[in-house]
Amino acid sequence: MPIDTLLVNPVFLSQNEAERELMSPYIPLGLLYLASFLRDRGFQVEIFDGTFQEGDQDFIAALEKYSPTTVGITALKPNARKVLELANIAKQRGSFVIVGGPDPTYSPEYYLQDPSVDLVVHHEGELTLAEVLQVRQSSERPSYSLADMPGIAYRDQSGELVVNPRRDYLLNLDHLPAPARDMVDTDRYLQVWREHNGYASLSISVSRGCPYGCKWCADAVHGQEFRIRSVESVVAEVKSLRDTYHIDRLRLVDDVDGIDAQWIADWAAVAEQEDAVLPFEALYEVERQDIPMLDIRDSL
Ligand code: B12
Ligand code: SF4
Repeated sequence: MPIDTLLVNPVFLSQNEAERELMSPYIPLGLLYLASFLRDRGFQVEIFDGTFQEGDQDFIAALEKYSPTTVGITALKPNARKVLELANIAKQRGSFVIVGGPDPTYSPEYYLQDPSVDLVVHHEGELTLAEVLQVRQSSERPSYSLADMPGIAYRDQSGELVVNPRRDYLLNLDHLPAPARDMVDTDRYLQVWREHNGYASLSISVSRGCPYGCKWCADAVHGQEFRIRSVESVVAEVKSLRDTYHIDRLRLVDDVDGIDAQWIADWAAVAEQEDAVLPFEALYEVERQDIPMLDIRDSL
C-alpha cells in the first residue's frame, strides 16, 4: 500500500571514503524528529537511511516497496549532488519531492534550479512538513494552495524562485516526541561504533538555536533564539537510550551547548539522582570562560 512519505538520508558509507575512514556514523537525527512528529499525527512514514545501503538500486527498491506520495530528502552541502540524483529517481517514479535541512535553508535556489525538486522546506521542519502533507492531502490543486505557507521555497508558475518567510520556531522543545530511533537500524550503528571505536555512542539533541551569530556559520536552521529542553525530559531520554541500546556515551548535536551553566549543573544533579549518568561530548563556544565544565565533569 502506498505510504504518505519516505524520508531519505542520502549519505551512503559505501560511497563515501572519508566517512568510511572515520567509521563513526551518526543516525540522521533531524529525519528521526520529523518521522516521529509525522507518525504522531497519523501520517504513514518510513525512512530510507542510505548509511548501510549499497547505492541507488536500494533506493529504487524502497520506492517500489512503499510507493510514497512524497519523498523528503535531507541535505548538507557535501551531499548536494547526491540529493539531486535521488530527487531525480524519485521524481521519475511519480513522487512529489521535498528537500530540507541545513543546506537547502542556506541555498534554496541551488535545489530549486533542478526540476526534480518540487519544494524546499527551510529552517525547522516539523510543523512545516506536517502542514505541507496535510494541505497536499486535502486540496485538489495542491501546489497552488501552498503559496503563502511560511517555511517553504518553490518556483512559481512563471518559474521564478519564491522564498517565503521562515516559520516561527518551536518554543517548547519538550512538546516534541522523542526521535524515531526505531525506524533506522540503530543496532547496526552501535555495532559499527563498538567495532571501530571501542564504545557505542548515540546522538541526542537537548537544545536548538545559537545566540552568537558568527559570520562564518552557515545560516543556522534553528536560528538565534536559544531554546533548551527541561532537564527531566533529557534525563528520561538518556535513561531510555541506555536501557534500550546499552550505549556508553552520548553526543550532543546542538548548534552550541554550555549557554546556560545552571542548566548543566541541574542536569548533572538530576542525572545522578536518577542513575542516568553517561559521558558525553558536545560543542562549546570556547570564549565562554564562565562554564565550570571541568568541575562538573569531575563530579560525574
Ligand atoms: C551533528 C552534526 C554533524 C555530525 C552528524 C551529522 C549527521 N548526519 O547527523 C557530523 C560530525 C558527522 C557532521 C559532519 C559534517 N557537518 Co555537521 N553538523 C552537525 C550539527 C552540529 C547538528 C546536526 C543535527 O543533528 N541537528 C539536530 C537536528 C534535529 O536538526 P537538523 O538535522 O537540522 O534537522 C531539522 C531541520 O534541518 C529540518 N530538516 C532536516 N532534514 C530535512 C529534510 C526534509 C525533507 C525536511 C522537510 C526538513 C528537514 O527539520 C529537522 C527538524 O527540525 C549541525 C549544526 C546544526 N545545529 O544544524 C552541523 C552542520 C549540519 N554541519 C555542517 C557541516 C558543514 C558538516 C560537514 C560538511 C563538516 C565537514 N567539513 O566535514 C560534515 C558533513 C558530513 C556528511 N557526510 O554529511 C553544517 C552544514 C552546512 C551546510 N550548508 O550544509 C552545519 C549546519 C554546521 C554549521 N552551522 O555550519 N555534522
Ligand atoms: S557559536 Fe557555533 S553555532 Fe553559534 S553562530 Fe558561532 S559557529 Fe554558529
